[in-house]
Amino acid sequence: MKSRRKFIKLSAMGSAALLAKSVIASEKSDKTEILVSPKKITKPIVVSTWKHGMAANEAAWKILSQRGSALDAVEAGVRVTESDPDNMSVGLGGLPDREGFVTLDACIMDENNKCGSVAFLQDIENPISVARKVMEKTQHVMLAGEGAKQFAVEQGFKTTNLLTPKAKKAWEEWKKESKYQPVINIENHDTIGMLAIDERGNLSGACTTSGMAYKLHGRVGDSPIIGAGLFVDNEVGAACATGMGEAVIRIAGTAVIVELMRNGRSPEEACKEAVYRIIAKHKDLTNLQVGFLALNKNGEYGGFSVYKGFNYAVHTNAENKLIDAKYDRDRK
Ligand code: SD4
Repeated sequence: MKSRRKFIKLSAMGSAALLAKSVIASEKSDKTEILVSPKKITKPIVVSTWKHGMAANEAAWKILSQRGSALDAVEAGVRVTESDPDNMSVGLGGLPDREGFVTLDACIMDENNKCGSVAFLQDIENPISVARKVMEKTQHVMLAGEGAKQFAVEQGFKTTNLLTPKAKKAWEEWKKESKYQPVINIENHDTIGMLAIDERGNLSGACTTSGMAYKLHGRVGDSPIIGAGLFVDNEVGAACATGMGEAVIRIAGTAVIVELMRNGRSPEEACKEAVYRIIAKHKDLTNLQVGFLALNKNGEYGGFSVYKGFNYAVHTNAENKLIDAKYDRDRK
């Protein structure tokens, strides 16, 4: 019997405006398969935060260009940044907390809303791959601390000292003054968030960081929190965040952005609205940098930040390029 086809029912008119042109759903048993017209969508595509996203995108592109999955692509992409000892806020070489411990947060999410996450993980170079194992091998979404490390070791991950001599030196310098207030600016918060659409039109995302430099021991930011540092909805789009995680968590940043896109906002408009929500909810915006990056189901992308300085890398069939995000002009 032929499967019954119908236009997907969207919760709001705006969503219909965004998607009706290109998205048709076919009901097969209880599953909804999204079919996207190849003419209307830019794919494959991968976008990621900051300049280090350029190299990460290249690794992701190797997979996407060979018809690999968005999930494999985002994992492989951000692993490049995690393993780069010169990057001082993701994985190996990340700046430690104020006690000198490098503690990592990461999460990953696929086109079926499956997700996995690790928080406050130590001594493991590629937390994103541990997050993927949490997603695939457990009933859970998030593992933290010692338990996350124990799970990683059980899964065959090697332990390694992530505090490089360069990061240790920077921490020792910082200790001389030990300013309790962590300074948030583009030098010390370079989380990588990555979003991709593969050849089949499926979306996935990944986010990984060593978090705010010199944070309190035990602090966990937005990056491993689904709906804060990362959110993916294969019917609509995906978003990731960088910057002061506390502010992102307070507004459920990426979940909000995906809902705004569902209601018809472009990726840039959705990121902008989330940034203005952060601005409205925080009296003191000193050093409060947040950057959002979003990608919709059609392969359109956009970013926005509180202050000038946030940029993101975009790899399409045409090129891999770095784009300066728009920002709140009142704050430059
Ligand atoms: C955090 N959002 O731990 C992360 C830090 C970050 O770019 O994004 N740095 O709050």
